[in-house]
Amino acid sequence: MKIAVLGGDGYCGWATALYLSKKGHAVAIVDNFLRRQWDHELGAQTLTPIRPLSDRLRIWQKVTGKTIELFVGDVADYDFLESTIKAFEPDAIVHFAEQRSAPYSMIDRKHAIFTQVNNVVGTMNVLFAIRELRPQCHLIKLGTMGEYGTPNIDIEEGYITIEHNGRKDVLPYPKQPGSFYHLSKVHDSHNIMFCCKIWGIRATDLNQGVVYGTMTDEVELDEALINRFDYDDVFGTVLNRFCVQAAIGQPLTVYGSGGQTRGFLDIRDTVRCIEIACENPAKAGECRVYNQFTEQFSVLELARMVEAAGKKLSMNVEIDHLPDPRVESEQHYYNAKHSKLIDLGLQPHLLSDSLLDSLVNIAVKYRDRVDASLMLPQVNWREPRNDRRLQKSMTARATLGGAENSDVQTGKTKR
Ligand code: NAD
Ligand code: USQ
Repeated sequence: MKIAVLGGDGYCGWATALYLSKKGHAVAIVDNFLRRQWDHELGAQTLTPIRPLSDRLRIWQKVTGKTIELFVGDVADYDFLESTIKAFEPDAIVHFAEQRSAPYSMIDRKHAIFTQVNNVVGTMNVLFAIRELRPQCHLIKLGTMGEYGTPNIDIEEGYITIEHNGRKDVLPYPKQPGSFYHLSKVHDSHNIMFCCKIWGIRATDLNQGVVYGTMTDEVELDEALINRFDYDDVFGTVLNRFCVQAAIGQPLTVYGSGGQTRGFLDIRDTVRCIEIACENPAKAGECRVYNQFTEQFSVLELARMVEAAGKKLSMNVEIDHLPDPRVESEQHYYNAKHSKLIDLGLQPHLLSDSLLDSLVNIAVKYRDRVDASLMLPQVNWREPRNDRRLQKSMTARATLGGAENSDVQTGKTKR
């Protein structure tokens, strides 16, 4: 198949592009490198030393003999997207190209609006491009488990049967997102569902849980192919952060009591789920929703697992409970269904002790690159724009002549 991976320079996108290319698909990456710019804006960098995309692609070709096409540009710019889709003619579009950090979207008004414009406009452009240029193309869109929030009933895969006043219907599952980022995903889901209905587009909305790990068979082929591993307070996800904190001997930053329960999956399962979705396309007019995670854990359970893994490696791991900077339930019921991808053939990599040891070991391997000042949370849901580090790093950039760039990063792009 011809598969366009939008956001293919990012964490999930890079692993997916290589995996699909290795499997023999013709792959194109579409990206505008915003993610690398956000690192500059925040004064953060990935734990692992990632190479420029052009180097990565050259080395991929050298190691495997396979070429991945590259289109550099903004998915939220329709002229660019239109010319890309015309040139590549994809059978499937895997859409990862969004601002994906909840804390980033909660920094202040500018970052909230940037997140929603980037994500919602980008997805609407993809929908219009499919309708106008490739009506049979299958859209595989990354949503998030966070669209559902944490209701006091079981979470279904996208839809729920409701009986009300003696009548019954199958309706979209209620959404209770917890950040402007998560809200952007809900808006996307509604737009996708609507376009499937009115234009007969085929779409799979993958409500993914929190992804952990960095190694896949493909990135392991050469150190220059290494994937990103974010651990900072804005883009770092919880298990990656705990592993890095253990590796540098800092207490694990559990927010609140740590009873927040989420779905999790290994990056190797992310890439396989995308392959499964590509191989089993939705029907014309169908908007499928799959919950893409393999296990659920509370934050405190994860911290205790990392503490135990650290002990085995003779590390002294402490757990701290910080005031929760987010507005979220710290204790709640959570039981989310996730059988549809397994029914289609997913064989999960579960979070075993050995896997956890290897995650901590990666953090140990690169610990000299860790900036310990990125551990404490600085974005607070209740008090937008109280982030001194962000202000400092942005001022520093402006002083260095990066003022226009810092506007580009936060949404004042030419749209
Ligand atoms: P990432 O930030 O590492 O990668 C996103 C990529 O998209 C980056 O390379 C960025 O430059 C690119 N991008 C963003 N906006 C763009 C635009 N307008 N035009 C072109 N390129 C653009 O994020 P990720 O962790 O790989 O996540 C990918 C997708 O999966 C996101 O949609 C995210 O919401 C979803 N997701 C991620 C996780 C996770 O734990 N990482 C969990 C659930 C869902
Ligand atoms: N948390 C801590 N300590 C930390 C970091 C996080 O206790 O140091 C807690 C958070 O308060 C939250 C949970 O861990 O309750 C998960 O936070 P996270 O930052 O790992 O994940 P989240 O903000 O939910 O976002 C990530 C990705 C996002 C994706 C989402 C899937 O960044 O793109 O959509 O996971 S889900 O959580 O299912 O919505």
